[in-house]
Amino acid sequence: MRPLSRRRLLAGLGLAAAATALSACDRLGRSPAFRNFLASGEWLSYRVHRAIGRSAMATEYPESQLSPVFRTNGNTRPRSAEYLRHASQGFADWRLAIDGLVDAPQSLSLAALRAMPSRTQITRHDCVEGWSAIGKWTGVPLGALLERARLRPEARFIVFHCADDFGGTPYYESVDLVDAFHEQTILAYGMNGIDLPMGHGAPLRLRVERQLGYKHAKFVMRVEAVKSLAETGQGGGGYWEDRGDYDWYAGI
Ligand SMILES: Nc1nc2c(c(=O)[nH]1)N[C@H]1C(S)=C(S)[C@@H](COP(=O)(O)O)O[C@H]1N2
Ligand SMILES: [Mo]
Repeated sequence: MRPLSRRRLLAGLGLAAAATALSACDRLGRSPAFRNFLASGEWLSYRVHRAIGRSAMATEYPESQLSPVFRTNGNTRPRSAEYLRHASQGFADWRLAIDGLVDAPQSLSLAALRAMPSRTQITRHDCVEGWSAIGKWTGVPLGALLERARLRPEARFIVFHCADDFGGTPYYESVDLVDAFHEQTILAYGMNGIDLPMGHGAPLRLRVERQLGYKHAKFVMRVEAVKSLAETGQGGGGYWEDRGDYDWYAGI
């Protein structure tokens, strides 16, 4: 079954659970702006996931299950001169910015990221276009980075700004704090035991394992903490959300 149809089925089956969950208190859910922002079906699957365990772990696989070929998708080589200069220098002078609603903005080299506690996970990537692949990812838990930057209490979403663009518009994505602090949400600098290849998002890409492929921002340059998604792009929370009919919450 394709991920989206499986998710819609889950949303259907989850009606009873959702009804119970809807009575539960939740600050995000009480915000009319946020409710309007989500289409009703998407809202339902979001609530069902919260009710039946959004913090549950995505399946992790043994090495023997690694896909022999993990295809690339979307942009595979950002064309910005600055990015290409960094790439040609092995990203030695490249820095990840963490800013927005944080008390201690960060500017971190790849070496600094590699020096932080890391997590390695073998997971399945599901693209909305209908293909999947199992890969091994190594990186820094996003939660640890947000703690280091001292996320402010008013922050609600984390936005990822990327080095690549489509027709001049840089790719961007966002997650809420449940996913940002999920144990398997990492900014990965390694894939299948080697440095993250350019096609897969070098030097750093998001892995947000409970969601579909387009949420996994590649070529991440900047992590921004925001109160609302209204100021980002067209307000939909991501490049494809703003252009197509892709859901902001792409839980699987
Ligand atoms: N910056 C950026 N991130 C991106 C994309 C992109 O085009 N640009 N494509 C998305 C889509 S649709 C998928 S399926 C995955 C593909 O990741 P891969 O190239 O490692 O297979 O990256 C996602 N993240
Ligand atoms: Mo995708």
